[in-house]
Amino acid sequence: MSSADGGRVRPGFRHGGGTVKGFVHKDQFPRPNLNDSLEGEIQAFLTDEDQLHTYDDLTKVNPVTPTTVLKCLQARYNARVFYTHAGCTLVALNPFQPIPDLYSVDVMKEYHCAPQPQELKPHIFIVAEEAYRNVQGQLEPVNQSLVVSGESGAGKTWTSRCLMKYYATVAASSSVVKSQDIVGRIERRVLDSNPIMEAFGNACTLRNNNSSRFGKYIQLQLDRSQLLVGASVQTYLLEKTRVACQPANERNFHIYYQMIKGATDEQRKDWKMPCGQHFVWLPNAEKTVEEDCFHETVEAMVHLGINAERQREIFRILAGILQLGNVNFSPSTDESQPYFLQRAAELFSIPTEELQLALRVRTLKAGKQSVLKPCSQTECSMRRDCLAKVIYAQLFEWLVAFINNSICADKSMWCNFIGILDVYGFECFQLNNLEQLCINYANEKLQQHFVAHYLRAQQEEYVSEGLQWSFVKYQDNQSCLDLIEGSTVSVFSLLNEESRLNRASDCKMFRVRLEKELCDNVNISWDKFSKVPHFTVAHYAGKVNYQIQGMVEKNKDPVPPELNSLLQKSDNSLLHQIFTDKETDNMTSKGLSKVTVVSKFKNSLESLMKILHTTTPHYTRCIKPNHDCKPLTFKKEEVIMQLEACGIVETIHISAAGFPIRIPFTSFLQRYGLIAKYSNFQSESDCASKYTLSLCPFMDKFVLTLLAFVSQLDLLEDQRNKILSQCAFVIQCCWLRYQ
Ligand code: AD9
Ligand code: MG
Repeated sequence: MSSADGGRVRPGFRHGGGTVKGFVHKDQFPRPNLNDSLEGEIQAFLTDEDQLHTYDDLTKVNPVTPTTVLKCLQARYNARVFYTHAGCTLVALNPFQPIPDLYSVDVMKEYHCAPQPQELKPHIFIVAEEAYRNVQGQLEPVNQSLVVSGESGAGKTWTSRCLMKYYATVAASSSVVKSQDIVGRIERRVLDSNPIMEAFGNACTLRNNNSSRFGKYIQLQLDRSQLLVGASVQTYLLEKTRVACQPANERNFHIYYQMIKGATDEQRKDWKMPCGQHFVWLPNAEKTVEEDCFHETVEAMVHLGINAERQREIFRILAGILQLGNVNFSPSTDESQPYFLQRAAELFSIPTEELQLALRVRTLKAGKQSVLKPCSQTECSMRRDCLAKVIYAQLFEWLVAFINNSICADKSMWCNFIGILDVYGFECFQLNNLEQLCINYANEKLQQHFVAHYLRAQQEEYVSEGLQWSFVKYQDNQSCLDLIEGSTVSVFSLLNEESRLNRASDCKMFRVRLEKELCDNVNISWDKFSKVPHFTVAHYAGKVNYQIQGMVEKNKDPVPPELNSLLQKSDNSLLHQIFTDKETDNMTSKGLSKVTVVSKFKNSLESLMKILHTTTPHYTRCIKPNHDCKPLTFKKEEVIMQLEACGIVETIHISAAGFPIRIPFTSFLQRYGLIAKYSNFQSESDCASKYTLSLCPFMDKFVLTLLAFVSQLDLLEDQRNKILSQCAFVIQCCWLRYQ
């Protein structure tokens, strides 16, 4: 334990997630006295500055203010300590450089085997182990969710990978089935899903060299013996526009650069990707990032069972998309066109003329008759981009389905799961699009889950337990969520309506209606004089400007029907399969999906929230210490904004003033049962009830709920120590007499 803890032994403590039953809570640390002069307190606090890095839990900081919390985290960061408890959450600071031995198998084992992992240094493995032990349940098994949040580049994906490696190690069945080939082992396959999904779904952005462009919830399936027997992955809205349009100074998905850099001569020939060939959709190819590792992706594909023939089909499809990017529809470049178009058609295994026709000519339906109408240059480019996006998105979906097939255990084999949530982090560029609106909306949803589950529910629980409680105010982002997704008038409802009406001036109308129908909403504003029409949303993590141009079209996400039917004719069996399987019922005759992008996304997030609500959540807040991703650099102004945005100070107040530490009933009895024996209590439960506010019947056992007063546990500790020292005295006397 840290020195700030006074060296006290903590009996079976757990940092709880709010409403887990079966634990008692305890606060044994100095609580901020918010009534006193803040200045004076900070002064008092600052005198302890040398010791700041030893505060393992921010609830111990006194007083808890944004400044003191920041100083403590900074001191710890400077001392190369990257994890700190903040009551029910864990704060993870990104070191932006590998820290030797911090995540080794030995360290995993240390946390896994510790009788009380909470007594070890704060680490992501404490959260992992707590969830792992909770799954067994004190009273009944409970599914767990590890919710990792933070802005782009804060370390969510890294953390998720660490968590997966932890479970693949401590819950591995390998000790039982030693002879089994490592490649075939389920834990290996579960881990191998990461490099594949990251290669196809991550990209180098201005914020992060390995930015996730999709959301992911992976459920690790455990059997009755707590062994990892399988997993399933649910993904959320891939940012597919990136394949055909990369923001300035950003890159396409990693897989393309991996192919360019890692292919053999033979593969290059097969994929029609000669050395030195320029690809429009492959900007910043000279920039090398750690993730440019083709070999690792291919190896993972092999482990998961994607055979050589399938791989060839995948890479030829990807290469075909790159060729499409070089097709130019301007009349002056007509010469080069057949060349790239022909290569694309060959790689997609479709006739060149048919591809050309599908891109250049639109089929209009007039009653039972079809009329062919040549497309304008802009329309042709849009059809080309659309083709690339739909192929890439379908391929990604197919991969996820394949991975699930390969790693998902039969329902009869597993009984519980631990879910790990890693979504794209909050993003704010100078101007933002529908993609950012969706990303930031997902982050709002997660923040709301935390607000509802912890900040609100925890305080309501205290009140319902009859505790005197002065409500800690917190920033509730519900009003921002209502603005975005509300069912009456909201950004999404207006966007959907404009998308359905499908009128020529949809963007203009969308803008007019936003300004008119949401003018009273404090979470949205406009700069009427701006050259680029946009609206500004006040998110929990800051204000973001969203460009209106193109938003309705992106939401409609139309796929010309000619393109769909063309791809169904492909001789590439994978391409043929993914477009034949693709649901076409949802399409209107104009190629418009009846389900818009935002409504689909909203539905999928709602299903996710439903799952999260059935599990016990554990929150990890990843913090990005500097926006330049520089190793071991702590920028106070940047960190404080993130701390404020996620409500860390309120969390600490509620946890510190509340009961962030819970003791399982059995541990309680183990430790204090002797008091009942040596005192005047009739039973252990009697002893417990004297010291607690309430005992409530749950199943056939008694469950301690809240400790009435903080001092009660100290009393118990004192009594226990007294008894132990009396026993020691008796033993010593006996020993002396014996001698
Ligand atoms: V985004 O929302 O997907 O754009 P993430 O996922 O939050 O973002 P990521 O996990 O990709 O960020 O972390 C960014 C980079 O920080 C990684 O590529 C690592 O280089 C670095 N990182 C993050 N956490 C650690 C760590 N614990 N130790 C060392 C780290 N490096
Ligand atoms: Mg990520």
